[in-house]
Amino acid sequence: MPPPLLMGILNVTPDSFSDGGRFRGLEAALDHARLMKEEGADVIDVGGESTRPGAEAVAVEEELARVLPVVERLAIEGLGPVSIDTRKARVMREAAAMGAAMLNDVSALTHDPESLSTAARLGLPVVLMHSLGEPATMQRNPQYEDVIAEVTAALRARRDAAEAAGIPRERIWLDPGIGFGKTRDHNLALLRNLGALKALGCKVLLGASRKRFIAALDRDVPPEARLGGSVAVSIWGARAGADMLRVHDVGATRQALAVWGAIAG
Ligand code: HH2
Repeated sequence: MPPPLLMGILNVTPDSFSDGGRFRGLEAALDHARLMKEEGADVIDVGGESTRPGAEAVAVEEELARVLPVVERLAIEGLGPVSIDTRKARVMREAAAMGAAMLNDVSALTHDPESLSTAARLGLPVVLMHSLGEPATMQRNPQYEDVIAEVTAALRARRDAAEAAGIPRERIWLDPGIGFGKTRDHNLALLRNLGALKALGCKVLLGASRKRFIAALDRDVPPEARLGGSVAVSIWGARAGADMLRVHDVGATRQALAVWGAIAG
């Protein structure tokens, strides 16, 4: 089994949960992307709207102003492929025109009524992530009867909708949406059962880097002190067959995967 690809996170937002405000200036964002590429990132995921629990939605003009200059420069400087993390069809379109090569939608192409047809027309690979509700309210007491069955069924339905809209299965990535309307135990159950997602026949992306459930297992440490837990999830995800890992700490993740892979043979 080949090691998973690494998607390096580049948040150009003032309020992301772990790195909000750090990479807002264009040059700071480019420097961080360069570092992640050197460390072995296969894809750079640019996001201009925080979707952390409780985050406020961002107007489309503001989101475009944040992401387009970054996407453009990354593409020009050969720092891609670039993925655009957005829930809005217009941002998908304009980012693609600037050189984005992948779409990443935490609403699985449901937030914007135009996004399904836009994604089909653009012909790019697209990540469909599961979320229970909107970021503003999703962590208010999320409940499932059977989290594995429900997340799998929801993603199966979005995969089918994407295919019906003309997006071939080879271009569809599925993501369980760790932390998006899930308690610690929901997240752990989904990680334990990643195979159920793999069975849907699409590539699987896993994004658990620095997320809150890690702190829930270790003294409530802040996001920048969650590297150990993040790496542990990455190794677990690799073993379970994840095809790509969305991470903040590309170098440490790459190293851990290399050592684990060498031992596993
Ligand atoms: N998580 C976040 C954002 N986008 N996309 C996918 N496909 N999977 C994820 O798990 C995922 C995602 C949230 O993390 P982050 O970007 O670090 O923070 P914020 O949303 O606060 O910008």
